[in-house]
Amino acid sequence: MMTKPKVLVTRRLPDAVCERLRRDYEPEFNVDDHVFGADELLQRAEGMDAIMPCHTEHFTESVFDRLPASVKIIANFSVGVDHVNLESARARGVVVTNTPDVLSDATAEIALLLALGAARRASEGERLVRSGGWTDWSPAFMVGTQMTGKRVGIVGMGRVGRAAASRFRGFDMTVHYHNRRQLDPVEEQGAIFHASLDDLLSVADFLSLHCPATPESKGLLNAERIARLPSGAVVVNTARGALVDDDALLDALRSGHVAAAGLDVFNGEPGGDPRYRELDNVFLLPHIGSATRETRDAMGFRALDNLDAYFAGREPGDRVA
Ligand code: 8YV
Repeated sequence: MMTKPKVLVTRRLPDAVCERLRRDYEPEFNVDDHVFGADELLQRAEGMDAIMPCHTEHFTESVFDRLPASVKIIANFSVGVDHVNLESARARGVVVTNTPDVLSDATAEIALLLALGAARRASEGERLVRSGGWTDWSPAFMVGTQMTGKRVGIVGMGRVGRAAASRFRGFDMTVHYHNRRQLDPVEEQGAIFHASLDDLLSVADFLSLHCPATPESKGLLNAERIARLPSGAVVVNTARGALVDDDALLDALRSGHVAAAGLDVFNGEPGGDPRYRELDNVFLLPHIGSATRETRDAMGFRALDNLDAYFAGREPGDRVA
């Protein structure tokens, strides 16, 4: 019998995914689901043919320098690959894959939740009721920003951006977008293309970030760009914290130039910048964009499809390096 490839699975994955792993591979699981630091990751990677990590494991240049030669593929359980130094992977001939498509709907749902939650002051209201502090009502009470009929600016009209756009349309919003390339009319579905990000910002009553974190996009939403947003705009981030300059967003939230922000991703996860916790006009979630049963299973299966292809001598469908 042929030996099965050894796979290091860095975090706890859904049962159905683990079953398939046990059937087709020799998996090594992280029983108590803690985050592997670089040293533990490298030590556990010894003798492994593949690693199936989440965005919580960082494959920096120095990790690649010490990565055991047995590891031939990193099949991520994530669409984002900013935790993996792709140049180092290419230089060492390590194949890297991700899990696109399968999490777009779940993440788009969270973008809408954040937009509504931030605009309609959901966190603040929930805290008030829960704390017993809801003792009065008036027409001037908890007044928020209406989504219906507004303009939403999507930064990054990829799979998640398009899934979010179709849901924002359900609120009769006009969709504007900035993307590296203009989409074809079918993909656009009437969305209005802005070749320049600055132009998009000036019309975005709601701004929703959907582009990957790269060295170029780091701090994309800085003070200068935030100043271009219409006064009272709502900012939503389900992509990566690195896209936002926190000092700038916090200033704008304090001044009210940005009326509210809905954030699922942060610089410095887990935890995020503690200064957000002091503000009422934010709706904060702990990086749960893709956290549905359906999507977690689908992400695992997609990562396994990539491993299956690689070990069958085929090109993995979602190869990014
Ligand atoms: C995941 C994500 O929960 O896929 C991504 O890039 O940020 C989330 O969907 C996480 O990355 C799992 O590794």
